[in-house]
Amino acid sequence: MLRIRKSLLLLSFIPILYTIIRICWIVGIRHKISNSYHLKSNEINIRYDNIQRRKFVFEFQNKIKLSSNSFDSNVFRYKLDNDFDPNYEKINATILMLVRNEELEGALDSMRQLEDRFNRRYHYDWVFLNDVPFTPEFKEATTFMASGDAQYALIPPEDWNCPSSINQTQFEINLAQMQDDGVLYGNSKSYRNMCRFNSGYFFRQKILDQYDYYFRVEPNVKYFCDFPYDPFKIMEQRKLKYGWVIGLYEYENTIETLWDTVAEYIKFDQDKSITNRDINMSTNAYNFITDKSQIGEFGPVTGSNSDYNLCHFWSNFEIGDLNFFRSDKYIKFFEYLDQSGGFYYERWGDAPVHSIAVSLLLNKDEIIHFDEIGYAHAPFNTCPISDIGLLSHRCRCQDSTDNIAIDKHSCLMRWWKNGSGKFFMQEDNYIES
Ligand SMILES: Nc1nc2c(ncn2[C@@H]2O[C@H](COP(=O)(O)OP(=O)(O)OP(=O)(O)O)[C@@H](O)[C@H]2O)c(=O)[nH]1
Ligand SMILES: [Mg+2]
Repeated sequence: MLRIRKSLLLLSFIPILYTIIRICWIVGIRHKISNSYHLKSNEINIRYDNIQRRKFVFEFQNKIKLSSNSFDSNVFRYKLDNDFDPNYEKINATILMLVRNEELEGALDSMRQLEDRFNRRYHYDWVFLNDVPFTPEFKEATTFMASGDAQYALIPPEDWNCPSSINQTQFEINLAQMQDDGVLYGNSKSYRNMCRFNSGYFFRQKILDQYDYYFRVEPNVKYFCDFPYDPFKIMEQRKLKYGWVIGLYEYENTIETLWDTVAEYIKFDQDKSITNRDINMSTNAYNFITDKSQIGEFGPVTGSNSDYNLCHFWSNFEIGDLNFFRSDKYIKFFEYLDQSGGFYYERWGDAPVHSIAVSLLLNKDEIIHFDEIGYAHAPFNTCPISDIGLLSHRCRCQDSTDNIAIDKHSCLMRWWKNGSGKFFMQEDNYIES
């Protein structure tokens, strides 16, 4: 009897249990629903906010300040005119590619994109350089791809090959050692020729004498966005001497004594009387290449054994003033580095050499970070950060989350801090509308 009572009691709990489970289930679903509403409304909020911002930018241009490191407050207002204008006053400039015959396909890929995204509106010339003669196939295909003139030049062997001052026995020992150490291109002689040529000889090629500016292009790179302006024009109007898009840390094992040599040069220069110095420490970007402090979340990703923080502008994209590179002060700097043999005994890249040179020899305001140009050279990409930038420049970025610009590998934040700065749109008025 007692057992039956117990069972009845237990049975009477079943509806209560059922009700409890049901309540939990409903609350759970509600929670899920409300969570998803929350997410959705958040998303809508963000979108609405962006739409509002856009509205403001386009309709009430002078009432809002967008955070940007843009140098040109009109950039997002441009209505791109995609047609070639024969009356446009072009700058005396050329697009420049050092390239091998066997890289034709990659060269055409880069050309096609740069033409579509930029040059078809301007028809700037293309200059191709090579250490061996270009094949007729290479010339034919690239000539047809270029909207401007295409010109081809053979680099004289003395501007390309390893100089006689390099001790070949020592060179071979170092090549083998660097290969054993797993240094990227550690065993390559031609890579060293290329880096030294790009550091000290490209601007001396006769074919470039006729131009004031160059825009360096490599095979297999990508341009993700329409160029919102003619970068050559920006360079000339603002008297800029060097422009870049990606800045990152160099592998120290390729430049072990580079900074020691640079430091000697700085001392040599600063020992002269003020009027004879080439390096002006109060206006240059020395701090950009030496500051190792934490910036926001990030410190330098790689430790360095010298005062150099290893930051360099990635020279596979660069727009430069040829007259700066042709100047005595750049050539003296290059020759000083070159006589030490580091391009061969080590594997100094043209990127750190250009970067250190412009950071020392130029006024920091003569260097520009082009932040509206989407670009990729494996393994890094960069794209405009703002939604409006991506939309208005019709960007097709590889992966919007994979953007080195404000990643830990990037030196851009260091540039904002120590270079020509990060500022707000509308604080500048460089181009008249
Ligand atoms: N003519 C010629 N061009 C070269 C030679 N080596 C490299 N180049 C070009 O010099 C530029 C830089 O060479 P890359 O091999 O791209 O060097 P990198 O960008 O450091 O390395 P990657 O990661 O391989 O792209 C490219 O435009 C190459 O086409 C060479 O031996 N002869
Ligand atoms: Mg490359």
